[in-house]
Amino acid sequence: MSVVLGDKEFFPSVGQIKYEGRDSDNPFAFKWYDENRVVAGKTMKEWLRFSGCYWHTFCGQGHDPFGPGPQRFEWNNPSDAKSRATAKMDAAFEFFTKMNLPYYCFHDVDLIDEEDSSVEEFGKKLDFITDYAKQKQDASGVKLLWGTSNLFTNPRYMNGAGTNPHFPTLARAGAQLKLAIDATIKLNGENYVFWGGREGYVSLLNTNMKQELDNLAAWLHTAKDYARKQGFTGNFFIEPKPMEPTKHQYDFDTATVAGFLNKYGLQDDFKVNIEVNHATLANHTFQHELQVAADNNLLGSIDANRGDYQNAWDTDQFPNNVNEAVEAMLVFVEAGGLQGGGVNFDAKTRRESTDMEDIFLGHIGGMDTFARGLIIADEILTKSRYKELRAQRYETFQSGKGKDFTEGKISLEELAEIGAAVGEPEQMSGKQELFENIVNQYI
Ligand code: XLS
Ligand code: NI
Ligand code: NI
Repeated sequence: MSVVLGDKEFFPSVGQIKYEGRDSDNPFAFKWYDENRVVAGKTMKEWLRFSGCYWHTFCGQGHDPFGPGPQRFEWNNPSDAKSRATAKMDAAFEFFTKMNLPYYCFHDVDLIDEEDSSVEEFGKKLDFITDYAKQKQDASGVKLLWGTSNLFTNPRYMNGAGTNPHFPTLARAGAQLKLAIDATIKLNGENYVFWGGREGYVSLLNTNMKQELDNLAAWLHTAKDYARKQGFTGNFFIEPKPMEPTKHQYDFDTATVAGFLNKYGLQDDFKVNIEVNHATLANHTFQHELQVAADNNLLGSIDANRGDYQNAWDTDQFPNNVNEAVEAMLVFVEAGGLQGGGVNFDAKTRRESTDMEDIFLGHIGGMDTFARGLIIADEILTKSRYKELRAQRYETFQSGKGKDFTEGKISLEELAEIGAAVGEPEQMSGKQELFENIVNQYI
């Protein structure tokens, strides 16, 4: 990939980031992510399909509930919306190509300021900026991993979009949804994401949950039918999150989403986009969410970040915990990777990280963490006794009556007879410490 600049270079102090290996002291080099290195039959680039996100990296300036963001972005200087949007896109593609990121993602409103546009005006703005994005994609080879619609920031969506109790508001959201799907298809987006923004409730006293969930299903069916009619063959992803902004989000976690998709006949078109920090907010591990998704044939994509052990909100920090990355990549590799998606950095530098180069450092660290996790997970799976030890715990289900049981061929009467004959079964250690030590050994 070669660096693609616009009229101006926004990050002149940083060149293209290359792999230099773990002995390099260059902070602007990958220590582990070597895109052409083959691990378990595929290159790292093919396994991980890294993606940069527009919202945290080029829009959010570090604001928090106590004050505006201190991060200063030169691409915000132009006074008209179109020039700001093209400057931001120049900066974004400079960044993607300097980072060697094969993909990017956006919300419709990240691309160009919505201001108080009508549906028609916003459609025209999106036409303008997606024409420009097309040129940038062609010039760089960077592709659109997924597009989505921001149906949660504008105050009109305070009660939700697809689950809004007021049909005219739901329809207004539908108009924006259609524009975002059109923009994604125009840019050959490989997937389309639904993160449930304000699809949830704050108080059940004023909420008809069944009506809202029936509407959510109808909303998703409508979107899918429209996109398919336009020739879109990619996946739709639901991104689970248990809370924030609403007290209770309907797409709580992967298991909840799996039940919902099956109930409403959406399971063939929709998969999940699992975000690390959303998993931890649901009191799960990232690894747990990946496993539930993999076992239900739903493992579509990943929003990479991390939470904070002491805070209970979506801090969206860059991933840096190797032990957790290894545990997650064990599931990822055994599942054969992602179905259609990639590893998107839904992560932001800290409010106090105000140098322009800091966003490079965040992504380098995150990419290296995943790369390192991938290498180590593959070694554990191929060199250690990990799989064998895990299989041993279930050995008694591999043949005889145990196998018959799994296959549903044993009645409770027969089970009781076997159980009575067994007497007091022998004690089987779970050996968790041994498994943990194996992980450590390979790190
Ligand atoms: C918010 C979500 C959001 C989605 C895209 O918590 O992670 O950023 O990824 O709408
Ligand atoms: Ni996300
Ligand atoms: Ni999030």
